[in-house]
Amino acid sequence: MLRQMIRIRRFEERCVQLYSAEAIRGFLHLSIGEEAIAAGLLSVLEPDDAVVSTYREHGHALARGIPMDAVMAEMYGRTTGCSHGRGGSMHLFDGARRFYGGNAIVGGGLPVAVGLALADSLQGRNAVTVCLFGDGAVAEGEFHECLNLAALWRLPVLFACENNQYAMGTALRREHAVTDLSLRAASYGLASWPVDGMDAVAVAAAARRATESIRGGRGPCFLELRTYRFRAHSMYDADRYRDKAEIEQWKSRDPIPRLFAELRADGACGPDDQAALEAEVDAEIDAAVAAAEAAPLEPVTDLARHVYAETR
Ligand SMILES: Cc1ncc(C[n+]2csc(CCOP(=O)(O)OP(=O)(O)O)c2C)c(N)n1
Ligand SMILES: [Mg+2]
Repeated sequence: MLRQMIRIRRFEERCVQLYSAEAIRGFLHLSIGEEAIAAGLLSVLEPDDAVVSTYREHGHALARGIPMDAVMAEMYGRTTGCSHGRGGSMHLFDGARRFYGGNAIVGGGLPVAVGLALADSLQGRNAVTVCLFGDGAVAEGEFHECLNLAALWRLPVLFACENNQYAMGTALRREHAVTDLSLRAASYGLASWPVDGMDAVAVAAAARRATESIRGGRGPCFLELRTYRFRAHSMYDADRYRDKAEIEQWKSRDPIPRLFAELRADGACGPDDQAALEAEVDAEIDAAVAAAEAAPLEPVTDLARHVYAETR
C-alpha cells in the first residue's frame, strides 16, 4: 500500500508538470492527499470484482492494476491509452480489469454500479462492485434511488464515498442538512460506517469487513471515507474558499508519511526504504512518459469511428 500511494502521488505530481508544459490537456483533477483510499480499498479486491469511479480516478485506475504506461498514454490522448486516447484524464477504462470508468457526471457512476451488481447477481457471480463517488454525489437524486434499490434487492455493491469535505467550492456544511453521510446511507437499511480515509490500514480493514459481508449475501454496504484533497478541485480552480490553516492541518495527517512511520515502528521498513521506493516509482513514471510521447495519435480519418456500430 505504501508503494501504491507513492505511485499515485508521484504520478499526479508529474501530471501537474506535464499539464503546465501543455503536454497533456483537458481537465485534470488530482487525488493528492486521498491516496490511502485507492491503496487501501482496492487492495482487498479480487480480479472478478468491478470498480466504478469518478473523474478523480487516476489513483483508482493505478491501484486496480491498469499499467501506468496505459494510464499515462491516455493522459496524452494516444492510441496506446487505456481508452485508446479517446477518454483522457476523466475517462480511464479497462474492461478486462473490470474498471468501468471514470465519469464526468457527479453521481453518474452509481446507477452503472447498481446495474453491474444486478448483472453479476443474475449471472451467479460472487463478485463485489465497488462504487467510488464524492460527498457531492450524496446530494444527487441518483444516490437515493441507487441506495434504495441496491438495499431492496440486496445487491453486492460497496458504496465508497470519498468525503473530502468539499464539492468544488462548496463546503459540506453548506450543502448537506445532515453532514454525517454514513447516517444518510443507514436510513436505507445499509450497513454503514465512517472510516479514517487518511489511514490506508484502516481503509483496508473496513473494506475487508464490508466485502466479506457483501460476499456473504448480506446486501450492500456504505463506507464514508473521511479525507481531504491537498490541492484545488482541478487545475482551473484558484482554491479561494478554503482556509490555509485547515489545509495545513489536514496535510499534517498525510497518509504516506503516516504509513511509513508505522512500518518503521514495526521494523518492516528501514530508513532508506521510502527513498528507494520513490526512485523505483520515478523510473516507472519516466518510462511511461517516454512511451506515451513516442506513441501515435489516432488518425483523423478514424474520427467518426465508434460513433455508429460498424457491423450488425
Ligand atoms: C451532475 C453534475 N452536476 C454538476 C457537475 C459539476 N461538478 C463537477 S465536479 C463537482 C463537485 C463534486 O464534488 P464531489 O462529489 O464531492 O467530488 P470531489 O470533486 O470532491 O472529489 C461538480 C458540482 C457535474 N460534473 N455533474
Ligand atoms: Mg468532495
